[in-house]
Amino acid sequence: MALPDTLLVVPTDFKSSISADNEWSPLRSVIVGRAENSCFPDEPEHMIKATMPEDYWDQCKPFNTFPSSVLRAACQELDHFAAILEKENVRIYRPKTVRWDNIGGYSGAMPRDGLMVVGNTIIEACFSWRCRKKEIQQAYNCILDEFEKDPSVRVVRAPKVQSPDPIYDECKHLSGWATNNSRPAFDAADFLRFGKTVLGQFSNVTNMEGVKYLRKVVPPGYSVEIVQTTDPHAMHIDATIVPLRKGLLIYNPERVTEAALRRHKVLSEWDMHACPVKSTPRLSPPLYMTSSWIFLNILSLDEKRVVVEAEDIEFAQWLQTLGMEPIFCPFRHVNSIGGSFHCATVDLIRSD
Ligand code: DAV
Repeated sequence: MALPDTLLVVPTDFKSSISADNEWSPLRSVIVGRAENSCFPDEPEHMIKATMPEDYWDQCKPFNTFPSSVLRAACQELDHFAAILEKENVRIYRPKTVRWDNIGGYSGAMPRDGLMVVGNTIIEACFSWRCRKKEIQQAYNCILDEFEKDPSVRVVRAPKVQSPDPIYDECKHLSGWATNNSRPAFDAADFLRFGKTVLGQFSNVTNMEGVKYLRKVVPPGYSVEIVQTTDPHAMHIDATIVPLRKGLLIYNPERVTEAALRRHKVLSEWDMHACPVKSTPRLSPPLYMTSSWIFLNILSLDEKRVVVEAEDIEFAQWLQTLGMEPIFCPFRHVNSIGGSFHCATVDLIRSD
């Protein structure tokens, strides 16, 4: 029996449990990842060489966990980070603990790569990495299942990939990236939200079909534009472009130019600063999976406060000169396994 129309009207004070379309409005609700049992990625050699630091290529093999001391400390850092956010009245969701070391897989610590919130819609990435195919299902379904019960939320699950997955077929790598264009592939961390415009990049894990797919599934009124970045090892844009508040961003001068950013109408009036702080190699704990630009991967609590790694003092001081207030949090062991504050979270509600 059809419901009378009056029962279908959403009250004006109704707050959806998902609503975010930028990177800086006050954070109200967030997912924070988990590092337990995380393993080095197991991907074909050409993908590892395209995206991972050379010193650790030989560690990238099946079921090879990161050192237990690193994982123990990373778990503590994530718990502490979640506690900092909770104290700021942010609602926290955590995923399930998964035995990646038994079932195969990478980690539950980096949900930004696998989930993207645009407006009231939560979009599951079409991972190109084979070791990440089941990551969202295994660790994050407990959260997504709850959101699916909320009629104000749209959950877009990743399309099923045919077997065998054609994404790595050598003969099709015409683009120069480590994946071909045979099916949609994208990591959510190759995109950033600037209101109704989502800016992203092509990378070793994000292809043209992936961008076309994303354009179809974002809510009506949103568009997806591609920024011209210059890093041949590109995988994720969140240590390349960092919006701090509406109208102010910083960028990584080794990967993108101000001219390329200005081509996008949404940024034409923005104040932009090349990051003057240099990345310095870090050996202890090692950066097994990222470049040393990982310090740029911060999380905004609002248009003033940003969470910064506890030892990145020079960077934090520069952010202060731009009017920001850094909140320090130790995160070097999470950095070690592949990401920082932006990578380890998915903002669910940002609202004034
Ligand atoms: O090496 O710049 C940072 C972001 C990882 N999700 C890098 C990657």
